[in-house]
Amino acid sequence: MKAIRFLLALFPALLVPLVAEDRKPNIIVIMADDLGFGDLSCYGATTYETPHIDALAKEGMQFMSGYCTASTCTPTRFSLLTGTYAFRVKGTGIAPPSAPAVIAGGTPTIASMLKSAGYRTAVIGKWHLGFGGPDGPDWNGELKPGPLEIGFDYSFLLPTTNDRVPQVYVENHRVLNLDPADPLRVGNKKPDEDHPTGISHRDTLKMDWTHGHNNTIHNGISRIGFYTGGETARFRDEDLADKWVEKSVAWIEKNKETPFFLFFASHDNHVPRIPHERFQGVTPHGFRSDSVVQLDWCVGELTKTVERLGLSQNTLFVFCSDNGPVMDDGYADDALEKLGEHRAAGPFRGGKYSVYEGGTRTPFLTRWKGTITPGLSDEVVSTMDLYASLASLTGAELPKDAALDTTDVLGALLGEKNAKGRSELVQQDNGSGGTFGFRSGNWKLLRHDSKKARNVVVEKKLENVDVPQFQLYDLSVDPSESEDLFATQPEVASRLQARLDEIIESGRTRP
Ligand code: NG6
Ligand code: CA
Repeated sequence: MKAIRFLLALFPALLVPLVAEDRKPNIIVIMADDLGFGDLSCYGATTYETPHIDALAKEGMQFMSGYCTASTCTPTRFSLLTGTYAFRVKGTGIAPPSAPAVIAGGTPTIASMLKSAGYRTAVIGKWHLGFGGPDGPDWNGELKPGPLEIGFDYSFLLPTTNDRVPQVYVENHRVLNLDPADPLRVGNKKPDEDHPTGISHRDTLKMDWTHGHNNTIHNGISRIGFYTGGETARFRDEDLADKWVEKSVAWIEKNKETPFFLFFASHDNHVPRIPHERFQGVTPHGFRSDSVVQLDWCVGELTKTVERLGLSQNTLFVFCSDNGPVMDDGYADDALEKLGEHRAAGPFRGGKYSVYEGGTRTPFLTRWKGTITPGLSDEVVSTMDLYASLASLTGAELPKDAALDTTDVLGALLGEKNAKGRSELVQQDNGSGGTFGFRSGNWKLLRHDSKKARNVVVEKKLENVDVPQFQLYDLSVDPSESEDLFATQPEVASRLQARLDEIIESGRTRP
């Protein structure tokens, strides 16, 4: 350090490149919803194109063993933000419409870590991690604790998923455009006998439901949960993606001078899949893939904005998904009927809700022009590892007693030669307990204490099937988990069983 200062005193011109190099990169993490390994043209989809996401892949690192940590939304998002396996923490399963904050105020997160490193931080899009104290959100008052209490400077959100009530935006602590004279009343019971629902008014729906999702109707679609009021605050499903882009572009422009961290949490292609009219019908597979193309458009708008502001060389993009794909997730949108030859989970078995690879092995891309040399990687990386990896990138400290399972895989994320990813990774489903996937090297152990596996592809349909408590696969030769080696490889099996137990019982994997 002293020598550098001495040199600078002698040659002040040296200061310029040094400072420029010293500037921490902006970070944009784009998380897709329910996007499978095979849903992008850069990962093998052939019946439609995703050119903007493909460009990220072409100009950056494309991971073939990139994972989210759970096969549903809330636990993956919990782990991404906190750096801790969700199965360790109660209450991290799929959050209902009026869930309290899943991450308590003051908990160290990737956002608070980056904030401490000098970043401006924002989350825009789907939240699904609850608001408020134990009684849940006060929809007409202050929605806190929420993202602002765990390190985000700004938030503009869909509170849960769009199949759950209410259809309103939450900006920072408030429902946007809420008229106090018309308060929002949200609950899990019919507010009165005459309240129209997906059951009583089924013939009026613009998209029918197939299971659940038959409570309050908004925009011709019935949802999970009931609400009345808040008319001026309600959005149209068709406009969500445009809104995320509009708010993100504005926020990036406002914060372009400081390093910024944007968590762009798309709702595509979660149900109800209602893409904007201009994307309806652009693929042969109905609204499911139309929504993927809409997501691709969003990614293009973000990369173009960064380019226009001259920030491409100084911005790290990470693209990932929160869980694998699903066809019929409660609405009759023809996803299965129009699937054709498209394979949303690529070569993998299972999908959303499952601990087979299709549930968690998902698209994963990093791009940082001028720093990352484009390439393909087989290293195992996970969304939970962004915490430690970005700490390592920005020089921030990791908290001692939090972020318990995140691993620094920065070298692998940046495509550095010989850099290693994870040696092992636990995968979970929604976290009701007793269901785990465990990848160790190229071995994969599955544990289903209930002896039931949810959502496994059987002749294209997702079904629940009976399975033995343990299965073992060799992913290096059998990526689709079709030949169970549990009985023939007893030593490997018991080694992995013991290690999985140890990981669960030890309470943490980060040293
Ligand atoms: C399930 C919903 C499903 C979806 C999922 C959450 C029913 C019958 N099913 O309970 O439609 O909302 O939760 O998806 O209600 S996730 O991607 O946010 O985890
Ligand atoms: Ca999801």
